[in-house]
Amino acid sequence: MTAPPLDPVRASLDRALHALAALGPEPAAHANRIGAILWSPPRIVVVGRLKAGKSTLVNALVGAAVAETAALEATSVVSVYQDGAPARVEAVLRDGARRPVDTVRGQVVALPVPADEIAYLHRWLPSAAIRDHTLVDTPGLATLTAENEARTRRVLIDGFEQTRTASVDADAAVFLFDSTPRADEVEFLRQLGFTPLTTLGVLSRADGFGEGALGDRDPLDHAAEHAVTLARRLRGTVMTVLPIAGLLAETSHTGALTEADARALADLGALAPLDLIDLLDSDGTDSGEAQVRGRLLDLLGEYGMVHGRAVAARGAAALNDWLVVKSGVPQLRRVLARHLGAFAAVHRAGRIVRELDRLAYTHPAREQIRAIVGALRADPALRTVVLFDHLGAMLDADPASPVTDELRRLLEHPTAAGGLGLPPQATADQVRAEAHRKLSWAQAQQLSTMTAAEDAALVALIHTYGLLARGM
Ligand SMILES: Nc1nc2c(ncn2[C@@H]2O[C@H](COP(=O)(O)OP(=O)(O)OP(=O)(O)O)[C@@H](O)[C@H]2O)c(=O)[nH]1
Ligand SMILES: [Mg+2]
Repeated sequence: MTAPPLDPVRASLDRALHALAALGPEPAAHANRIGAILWSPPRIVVVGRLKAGKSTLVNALVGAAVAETAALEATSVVSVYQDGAPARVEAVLRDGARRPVDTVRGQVVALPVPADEIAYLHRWLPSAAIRDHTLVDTPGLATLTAENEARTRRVLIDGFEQTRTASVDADAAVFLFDSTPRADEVEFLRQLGFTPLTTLGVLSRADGFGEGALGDRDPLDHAAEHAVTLARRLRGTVMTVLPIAGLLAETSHTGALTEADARALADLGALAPLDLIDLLDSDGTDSGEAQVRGRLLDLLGEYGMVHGRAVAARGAAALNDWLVVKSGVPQLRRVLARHLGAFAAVHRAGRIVRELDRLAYTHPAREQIRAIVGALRADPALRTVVLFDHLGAMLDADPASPVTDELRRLLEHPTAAGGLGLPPQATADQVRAEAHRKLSWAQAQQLSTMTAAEDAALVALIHTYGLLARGM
């Protein structure tokens, strides 16, 4: 395996950890522990309502049908999917102890202890798709399954406070909903401590959206339009909302489709859509043909069957390509890599700074450690990490403050012009002038801050605007 490239943020954190290790054997042990966080890939947790399609999407992203979607007890525990060989599963118990778990083709057959005693299942499989970030599948949230919710909560929120060994420190979230999310789901997400920059909304089951496969409107187009509306409405919670047809994604990304499937689907091409659905509805499982259609329905859903027949005539590869495009996963992968993954890495870097902060308060060598953290916070390479940390604090303290908006814009836009709210074609002079204007604004704000978080955030903003005003 190749080591991840040493970006400037990691390089600075690595230097700080080396400085910590140089203070003696005991600080060196802390440096090693914190270093393990630095060098493991960020963790992205998939959360959402019961049966929203979380495990199906995880399978698509991992590229193998490993996450159980049938009603097995394994669907009621948190699973962490990490790139690694050999493929294996360990149950991490609530006291941190680990037990091997039996699997068949990657799926869990039976849990070694009752689900209640398990903090999470740690699962390794060799998959390039999860090399850059580890995926965490969670049991569905629903008032009816308070137990599931308690398990997710315990591992993601409470566990953090209790034994650190039995907790999953997630850095970003994919939040799934198949219609408009409920207020309690949004609240749950807020409690997980993610910011809109580390939360991606997914409108799942897009292939069945609205009137479904037989409606006048294409459900995928309809879902795409609804996703735009939801993104606007949920702006305080998610970075954006993407429509995803997880079933089409799972089938096309796990190699489930065969030439025989494509032929069988193409053979149904002559039926009118309504007649096809009637036929599927009336199918028992006795005849061979009905079984073939049943398999196609499991793989493609009604939408895939009705609309995939023409392309199926060109073979399994063409059908697979069509499913990939319709699934929405290519777009999801782009957002994961460029935005969510990037901010997950920023979140992770922030955690390391906070770990060092904590040491700086409690450790006997606190003076030296404080100097190390101080240098780190002032390091230009960590500017994004520091601003992101302030955004998190502001979202807790005063989400409606203009300071929160300023932080978010600076973080969301990689260019100086964009970060200041100027159009991309703004000249260097215009950028400097706007930075000056914002600098004065921030200094004026300082006279009437409402919270300690705002106080601290303004100091960081003034520093950033100062650099931009000097053309840096
Ligand atoms: N048509 C269609 N069916 C889907 C889609 N995604 C998931 N399903 C089906 O919905 C059912 C539940 O999907 P899961 O992926 O197990 O949902 P989950 O959110 O993991 O469920 P829990 O873990 O039990 O909360 C399965 O039968 C899937 O095949 C989709 O995009 N389209
Ligand atoms: Mg599931």
